[in-house]
Amino acid sequence: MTVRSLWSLLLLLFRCTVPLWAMDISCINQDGKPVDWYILYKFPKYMHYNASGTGLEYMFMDSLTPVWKQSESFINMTESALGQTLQQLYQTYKSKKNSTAYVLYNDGPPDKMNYSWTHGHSKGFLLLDQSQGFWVIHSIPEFPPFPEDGYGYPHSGKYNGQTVICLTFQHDQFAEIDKQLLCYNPNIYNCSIPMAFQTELFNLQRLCAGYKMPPVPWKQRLIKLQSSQGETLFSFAKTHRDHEDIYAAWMAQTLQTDFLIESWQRNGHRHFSNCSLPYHVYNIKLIQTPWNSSFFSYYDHSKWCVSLKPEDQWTCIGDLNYAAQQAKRSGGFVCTQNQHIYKAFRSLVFGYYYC
Ligand SMILES: *[C@@H]1O[C@H](CO)[C@@H](O)[C@H](O)[C@H]1NC(C)=O
Ligand SMILES: *[C@@H]1O[C@H](CO)[C@@H](O)[C@H](O)[C@H]1NC(C)=O
Ligand SMILES: *[C@@H]1O[C@H](CO)[C@@H](O)[C@H](O)[C@H]1NC(C)=O
Ligand SMILES: *[C@@H]1O[C@H](CO)[C@@H](O)[C@H](O)[C@H]1NC(C)=O
Ligand SMILES: *[C@@H]1O[C@H](CO)[C@@H](O)[C@H](O)[C@H]1NC(C)=O
Ligand SMILES: *[C@@H]1O[C@H](CO)[C@@H](O)[C@H](O)[C@H]1NC(C)=O
Ligand SMILES: *[C@H]1O[C@@H](CO)[C@H](O)[C@@H](O)[C@@H]1NC(C)=O
Repeated sequence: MTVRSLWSLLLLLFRCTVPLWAMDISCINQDGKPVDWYILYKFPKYMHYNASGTGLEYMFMDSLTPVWKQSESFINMTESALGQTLQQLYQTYKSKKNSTAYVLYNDGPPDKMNYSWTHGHSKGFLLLDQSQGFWVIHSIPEFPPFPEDGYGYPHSGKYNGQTVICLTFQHDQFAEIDKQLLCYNPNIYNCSIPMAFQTELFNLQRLCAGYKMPPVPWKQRLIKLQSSQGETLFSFAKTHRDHEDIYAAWMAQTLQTDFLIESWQRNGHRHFSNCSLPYHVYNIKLIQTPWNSSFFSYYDHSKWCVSLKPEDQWTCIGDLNYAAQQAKRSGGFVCTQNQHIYKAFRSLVFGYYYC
């Protein structure tokens, strides 16, 4: 047997036994399967008809099963979709691989670090290598933990409802995500961006290193992204120089649709439903789950909106609340016209406030 054929044999053997960690980086669902996307909606601790929740239950949908299913695992478990997805990041951290990049950002970072008022009102993380990666956008304070601490779920994230969206992208999309995040000006609390990523993660690499950045050349930036399996997404990113409300002034008018909005409105200055512009926005009042339990938006820290009319089909999930003091904050949303996602979110709306 020649060296060459021995080598081919070895390669073949290796291919047949590719371990889990050697798979492409992607969102991982509840069953440990790689998926194009998933959405997780954690319930508030107190709900009608189900007074005694733990604040850790959630419903889940993904690109393989695009309808709400109640999860069997709690959100604080490593078996949860979030736990399994983050496992890839923790492995990268341990192996100190220089072929993988990651960024964790949150205006309310973990470990009692101070809340940031100067950075974007945005929470998320991303992980990628030279072929593929994921971007997670969520509403959970003090999450996720630092990689050295492993997976966990913060006490502060239990009480209220929270949303999480995970999107798998091929490598080429991250150069655009990098520019969107530059607009967000995220509070990065942990990151590793090896030299190999200096072109595509040009801005994030500088933010990660703590450089003072020159002014962002855009006030707002809207781009089209494509997930690894071809799902089209619109990414809205605004900087702090844009002082308009992102829902009413920008997203509704740009997508030409009336929106029903679910967002955290507790910290004063809440906006009312607004019908002064051509496309209207309405505050949701009550959410009802497919299992007939319900909760008031008052207990929901999620940030999403959905088209009022079925023919428009838009769903957006993101960072900012529909509240006056948030108009000056940077951050963004991703929007899709996926019919399953639309149906799942629209069916949750049980009552809203008219203008
Ligand atoms: C509501 O309570 C029932 C019965 O205790 C339980 O099976 C179900 O999982 C709960 N649903 C939610 C959304 O917490
Ligand atoms: C998750 O939270 C539940 C309820 O507080 C607790 O009993 C359980 O030990 C936690 N699990 C983990 C892995 O932290
Ligand atoms: C990345 O790691 C490999 C193997 O550990 C090493 O040979 C290579 O020089 C490193 N590349 C960079 C850019 O640091
Ligand atoms: C947080 O803020 C307080 C008061 O502004 C300050 O004393 C403290 O040093 C800050 N902590 C950190 C970790 O930055
Ligand atoms: C409705 O929203 C627009 C855009 O943010 C704003 O200019 C206008 O003042 C709002 N109208 C009311 C009645 O709040
Ligand atoms: C929810 O309520 C509706 C109307 O009362 C009923 O038809 C349906 O079976 C209930 N669903 C569940 C899961 O209990
Ligand atoms: C998280 O980032 C890694 C890689 O940059 C560092 O090695 C860690 O020290 C850092 N952790 C904390 C707690 O800052």
